[in-house]
Amino acid sequence: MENLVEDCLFCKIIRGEVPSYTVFENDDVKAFLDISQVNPGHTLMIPKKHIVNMFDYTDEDAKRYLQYIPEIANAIKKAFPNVTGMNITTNNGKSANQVVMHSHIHFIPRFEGDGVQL
Ligand code: DGP
Repeated sequence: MENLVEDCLFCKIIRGEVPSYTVFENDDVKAFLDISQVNPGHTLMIPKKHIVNMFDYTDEDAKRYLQYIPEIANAIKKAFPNVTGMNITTNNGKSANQVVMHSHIHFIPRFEGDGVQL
């Protein structure tokens, strides 16, 4: 854990000060269920370093933190056998609907005919 920020919600989740349902965790990242489930299994992955969004990623950050995307996507898919697709997205900046200013990637499982409009 590097550079965590006192009043950042997701830094608090990393420190265990705000409860979350963990899906995946290692020294680099934590993945947990989104409080507003767009679909069952909707997960957020965050780096264990306070980075506001991808505009601030160094090349090293990108290699270090983004390498886990396929593993997490497949873990969610395995947990929900009916998953037929997945939206993997990130909102960068207020105008792109970023609300929590600690970088996070959304994993939104998709099910045949779920009717979700993103
Ligand atoms: P974004 O708009 O990309 O910044 O999405 C922020 C997401 O964070 C949103 O989908 C809801 C989620 N979220 C906000 N507060 C909490 C929380 O306290 N716990 C969890 N698990 N998720 C949260």
